Amino acid sequence: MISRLQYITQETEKYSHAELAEFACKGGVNWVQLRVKSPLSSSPPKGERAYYREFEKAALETQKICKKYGATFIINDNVTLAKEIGADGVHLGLNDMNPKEARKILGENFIIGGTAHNLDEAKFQIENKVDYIGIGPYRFTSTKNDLSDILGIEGIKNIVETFHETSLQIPFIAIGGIKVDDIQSLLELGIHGIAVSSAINLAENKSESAEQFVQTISKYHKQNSQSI
Ligand code: TZP
Ligand code: MG
Repeated sequence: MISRLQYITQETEKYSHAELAEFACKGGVNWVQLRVKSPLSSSPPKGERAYYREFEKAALETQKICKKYGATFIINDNVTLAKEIGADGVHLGLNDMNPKEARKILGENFIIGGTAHNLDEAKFQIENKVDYIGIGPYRFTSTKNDLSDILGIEGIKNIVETFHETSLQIPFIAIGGIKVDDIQSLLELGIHGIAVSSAINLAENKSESAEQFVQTISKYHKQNSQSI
């Protein structure tokens, strides 16, 4: 089952990936994506092997937290590491391994998610049999470098509506600068859910922020199922 709220870690000066994952899980998050990107500016440059070891350490710590809270544990980019430690899945961008190749390595039991910034990329991901598509960026965010063109509500609507008219169905997860106040208008587009990083990582009270996301999404679905 693909969660409607996907929390994405980002190491900060104060907290590790695992510590942030724990704040999120305490707030009710049940899906964590470990995203290890550029090292903190205070860290010395690292070789490939040292980077892999650092990624592995963060992955094992974060996986432990996910097991403690029963949350799904997804690793960004790194298919080898996901297989090695037995994560629940991977999230692959367009410059990462092809999802079909990842499927051959990981097998049918792993979740494979892909990124799309436009219609063609969404079709590519569906053809390559991903389990869900992260679609964005919805809004500007400093969490990701080299951000693609901002889609806004209209851009996401356009992609989602095009797919609603075809037989190609897939859970879409909106991403990029999403705040609690955006939930209603995004879910109204008929997307499956949202992915959030900084709105939780940088909040004064991280678990409380996570809880607000969880509750707002659940309230939206309760209201919607009642009105059908
Ligand atoms: N891909 C597009 S935007 C983004 C990623 C990984 C980061 C989303 O993080 P935030 O902090 O919720 O904007
Ligand atoms: Mg990637």
